[in-house]
Amino acid sequence: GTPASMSRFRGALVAAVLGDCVGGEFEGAEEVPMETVLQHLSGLEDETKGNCVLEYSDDTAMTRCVVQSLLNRSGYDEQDLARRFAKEYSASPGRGYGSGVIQVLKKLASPQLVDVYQPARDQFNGRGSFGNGGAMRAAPFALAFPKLPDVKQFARLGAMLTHSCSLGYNGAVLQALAVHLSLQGALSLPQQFISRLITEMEEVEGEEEALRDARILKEAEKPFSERLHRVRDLMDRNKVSIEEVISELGNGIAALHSVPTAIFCVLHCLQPRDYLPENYGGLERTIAYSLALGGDTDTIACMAGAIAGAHYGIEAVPQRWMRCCEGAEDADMNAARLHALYHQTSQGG
Ligand code: F2R
Ligand code: MG
Ligand code: MG
Repeated sequence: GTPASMSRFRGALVAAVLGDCVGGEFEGAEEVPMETVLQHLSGLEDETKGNCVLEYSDDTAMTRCVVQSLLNRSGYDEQDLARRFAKEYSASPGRGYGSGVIQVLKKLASPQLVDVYQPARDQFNGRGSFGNGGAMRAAPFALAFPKLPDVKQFARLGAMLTHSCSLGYNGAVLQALAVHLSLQGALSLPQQFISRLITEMEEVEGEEEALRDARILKEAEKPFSERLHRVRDLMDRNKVSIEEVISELGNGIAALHSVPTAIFCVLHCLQPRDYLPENYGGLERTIAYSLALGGDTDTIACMAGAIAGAHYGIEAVPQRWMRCCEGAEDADMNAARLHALYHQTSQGG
């Protein structure tokens, strides 16, 4: 498809919902045999099952808030977004939120709150959260802003409402950058795609707070850049086992252990794989492979889904899968509205 086409916008937002909904089944599982994943996915194809409904979790609930806020305010408005997060949590607290972020969402509901970023700064004894909750909802920033510096700035600020540790908000910056590049068609040249991400993240992680947080947490000097180098090494290899992917990149709830992993899933599934059905296209392969890693499956599949959906477009999304996933139709409609906002902004409107 052409860069930034409507199909890519729809693919990105819908496939993120699919990843969350189908991935929820295995979240937290240590081992998920591919056979079990394929059985779960073939259940979505079963016409006799009638109205199968896979509910979305916090990943989609918060993404919907970001989308609604960007659309209603025609851009980033921290007060509006904070209010939406708080309202959504209070209306539907059972969506499987992280145990720490719940405290932030309760504080954001207070009408006395002056600085909406303060509750996030208070988390984990003032260190802030490094969870992947900022990254899992970052895709809409890439779908609203055509310019790369805006994508970086607003993905970061949008994440900082709940995640003040740089290892949390820089995961959101990386995820938004990956969707932004994929939307431009950059995945047609996978080596250049990963090199570009490394260059961008080297700059992002050169900031003082990032260097300090990495030192405190005893991570590599530039942790996301270092993981992206590992992604590049793994994608250059002919064969790589699931165990190696987990040990090199992780499959956990920290942004550092899940955003580079999601990017790897997309890159690895650009080609057919002998352990995945021949009739699967690239988007189905990406989601199936993300689930087979186990761990934080809903979130890794949601993030990989957004990047892959921006590459393959809506035509690659299986209709039957979409029919089973709560919120997929809504995401499709909102994607069209974001497409209009993006092109309005790119014309200086
Ligand atoms: N929370 C889950 N899944 C597990 C429970 C599901 C639910 N109870 C159920 O059974 O249905 N999934 C969702 O959470 C992840 C996103 O989490 P988020 O928004 O980043 O939350 P939080 O609380 O900020 O961070 C998550 C955990 O990471 C650890 N952590 C973070 N920062 C830390 C720090 N500075 N020091 C120490 N630990 C830190 C804590 O354990 C946090 O609770 C997604 O997977 C989403 O799907
Ligand atoms: Mg979730
Ligand atoms: Mg999760």
